[in-house]
Amino acid sequence: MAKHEELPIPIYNNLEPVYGGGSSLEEAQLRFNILKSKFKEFFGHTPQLFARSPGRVNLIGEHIDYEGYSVLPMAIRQDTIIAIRKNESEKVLRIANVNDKYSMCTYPADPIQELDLKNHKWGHYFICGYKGFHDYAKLKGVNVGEPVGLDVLVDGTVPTGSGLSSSAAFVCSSTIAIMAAFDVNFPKKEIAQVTCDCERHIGTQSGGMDQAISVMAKTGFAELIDFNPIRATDVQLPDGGTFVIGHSLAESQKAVTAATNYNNRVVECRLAAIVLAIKLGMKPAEAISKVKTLSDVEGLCVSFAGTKNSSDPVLAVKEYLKEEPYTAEEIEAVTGEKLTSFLNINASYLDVIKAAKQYKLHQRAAHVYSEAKRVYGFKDVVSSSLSDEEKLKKLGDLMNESHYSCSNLYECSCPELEELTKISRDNGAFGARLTGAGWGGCAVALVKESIVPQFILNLKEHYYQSRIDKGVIKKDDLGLYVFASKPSSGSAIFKF
Ligand code: NG1
Ligand code: MG
Repeated sequence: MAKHEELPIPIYNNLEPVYGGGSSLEEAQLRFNILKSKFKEFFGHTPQLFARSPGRVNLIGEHIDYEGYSVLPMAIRQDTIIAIRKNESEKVLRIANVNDKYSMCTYPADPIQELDLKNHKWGHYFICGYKGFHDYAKLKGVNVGEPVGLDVLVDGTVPTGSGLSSSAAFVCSSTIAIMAAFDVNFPKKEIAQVTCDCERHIGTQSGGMDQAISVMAKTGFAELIDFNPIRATDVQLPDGGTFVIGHSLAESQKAVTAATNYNNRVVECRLAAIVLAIKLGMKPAEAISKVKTLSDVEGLCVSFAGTKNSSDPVLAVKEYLKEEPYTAEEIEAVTGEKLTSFLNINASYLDVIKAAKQYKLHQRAAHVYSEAKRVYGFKDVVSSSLSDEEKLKKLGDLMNESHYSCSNLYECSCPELEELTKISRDNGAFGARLTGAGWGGCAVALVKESIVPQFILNLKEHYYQSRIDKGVIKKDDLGLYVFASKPSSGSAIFKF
């Protein structure tokens, strides 16, 4: 049998395989009916098909996907559904949203258009998928004919700027809807790669975790995601524990703050990797041209083991990268080349250098290497012979350690996330951590299943009530901001 990731996106003619039984199936049916009738209102005809992709919560492995290390997320039920129809009579992409906060965006049906990043529009995420699909079809030698118009209606339930990957849910569902509209389907692992590459058109130099889990998730399982090549391994979580996701209500606008937050860390990791490689004996010119990520250097630590260096990358960081932040000049003294010259490969890197005053190479590398170990620790605990209760405790400890590392070494937390994770621990969570890029967005807590309702009530009392009083959110909307989640299914196409 072909491996899960080698299979194409499943096509269904009813909702049951994805939304399974009970009220959620009825709710989903209602949602699709509304989508259909709104599509007709907007465009005067019915959709050809629908594509769905979920958001995700990352359980452990933060800010290491772009360094080549495995991560461990699960898909959540919140998702994006795209209704689509080819419109041969017009060469325009018309992208509407069921939420009237987002007004209709139009773009020419031109797959090589460049996105105007200074003028961020919500429809840009669809265009990422549009460009990605055309590039990939070309690469695979699939003839999709002359560009035609597309009528598109979007319905997203993943809260935006929350670290739950509304962006990947949108980009993946868009790419898959476009593919299906052109009657093309590819293996899941290829789609995971295409969607990862094409979301970078937005400007964040992200890794591939969000797209991989959105496309490859399976109901009931978290997934260990490996990169180069992309692969997903099912992880069955212990019984008796539930993940509770809570929004800190601080919105993280990654597309806007990229140069000082997300992309800044990507650059710091790259510089840490190059400097470390040189200290481990690689020639500067070779390090600059060959070393892309911290995982590239891990092999060096091993091959130098037993001679002058250590095989543990965390120890290598301690030995070779100083704790005080580096200035650009200090790094250039090691590399023998200007940052502006060897980071010239990417416009977003140059934006980072312009904004950065110093580079915390030691801290960032220490986070990445230790976090990578915690991911395997998590996986090992899950598959160990410990009792479920003992497993849950150990997983909680790993989540707490991950949070402290994100907070202290990677500095991607914020006061609200500190408060929310502390309240979670104080109210009985086995562990709690920020999830996703951070600087706002959500926290995830591992909680004993039997206390989940009380735990959520406690969060409401100690975290959300004061914010309701201040009018930050409405009381009736609380369910959107704090909820328990089971692992949901990955991308699917619906035709009915
Ligand atoms: P969020 O901010 O949750 O979408 C981002 C990256 C991931 C990963 C995490 C941090 C994008 C699309 N995704 O996730 O690849 O690096 O941060 O672990 O930017
Ligand atoms: Mg995102």
